[in-house]
Amino acid sequence: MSRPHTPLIEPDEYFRTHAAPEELAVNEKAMELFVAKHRAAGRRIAVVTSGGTTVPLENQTVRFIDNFSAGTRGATSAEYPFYHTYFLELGYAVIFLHRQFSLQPYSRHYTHSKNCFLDYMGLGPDGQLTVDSQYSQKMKEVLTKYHKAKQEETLLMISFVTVTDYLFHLRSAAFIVGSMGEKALFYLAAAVSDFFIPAEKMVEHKIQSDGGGLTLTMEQVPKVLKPLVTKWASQSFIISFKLETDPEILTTKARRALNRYGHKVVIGNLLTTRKQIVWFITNDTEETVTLTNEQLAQGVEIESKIVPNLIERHTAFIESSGRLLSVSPKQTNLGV
Ligand code: PAZ
Repeated sequence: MSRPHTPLIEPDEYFRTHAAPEELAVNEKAMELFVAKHRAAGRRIAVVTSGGTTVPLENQTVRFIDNFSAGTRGATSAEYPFYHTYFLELGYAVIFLHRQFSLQPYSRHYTHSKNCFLDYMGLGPDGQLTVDSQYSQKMKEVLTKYHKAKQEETLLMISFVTVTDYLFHLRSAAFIVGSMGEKALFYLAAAVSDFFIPAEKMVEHKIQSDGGGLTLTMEQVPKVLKPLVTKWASQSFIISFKLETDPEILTTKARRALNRYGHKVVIGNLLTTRKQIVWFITNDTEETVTLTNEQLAQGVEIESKIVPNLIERHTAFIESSGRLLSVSPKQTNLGV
């Protein structure tokens, strides 16, 4: 593998030179209405990103590069703010910015699963649809939570496919939800491609196979975490994830991201153990969250520990922002 040196495209230039996805305006409107409704209800808003992005090789795309992410982390996490009474009282509404056809909150229990949901059902003697009794309790619980989220309209689903779709939607979500200030939380669990082919360098038509092998030159995807943290949603609580395969570099890379972008928390995880262990890295702390083998076997999900931990941190962040604002400008040098 050769690594040609290509200059890093700045986010502003990227957005200037790439066409916004067609559905962006409609999705922006939906996000604006969602934020207005939940702001009025006094809720906090979490933007949860989930799943992988594709990198097209042709403008009229036949082939693309993808990654492993199924969206388990994001879909599972998006459910947890509704799981526990005290979170409901805290009241989060969630914008679930996810890869099309990846796992989704609630339905994830019955899709992409080794046990197809059709195996949970049967037909009674009178031809009526039945649910196998061993699955019905769990199905009822999931259905109740799903109905509640639908009824209260606390879950907005927005999908993306390509890395360009993702970047435009993230920027819009940041502008719109960032207007909630410290009451907004960004949970960036999507596995976003690091490399892409810029629009003007992409061929229009299907790459032909009669010309021999294929060598691709890809450029680095712009690092949008910087403007997200410093400009688009600078008052909000931002958490990014860092995935590695080499345990030797994980926490160093996570800490580097924190220093480089200046947000609140980086959650580090390794490809092979991501469902059992994660590392919370902040400016001055490092905490490991683990599940035992028994917990894993019982079906405990690590997100049930990640989300409450983050909500506590978010609450402390909101409280400390309130304290900061109630101190006079002279004392804080904020000049406001
Ligand atoms: O989607 P999934 O549950 O299979 O995987 C989750 C994850 C590993 C993509 C996520 O935890 C993560 O680390 N996202 C950020 C990846 C990165 O950009 O480093």
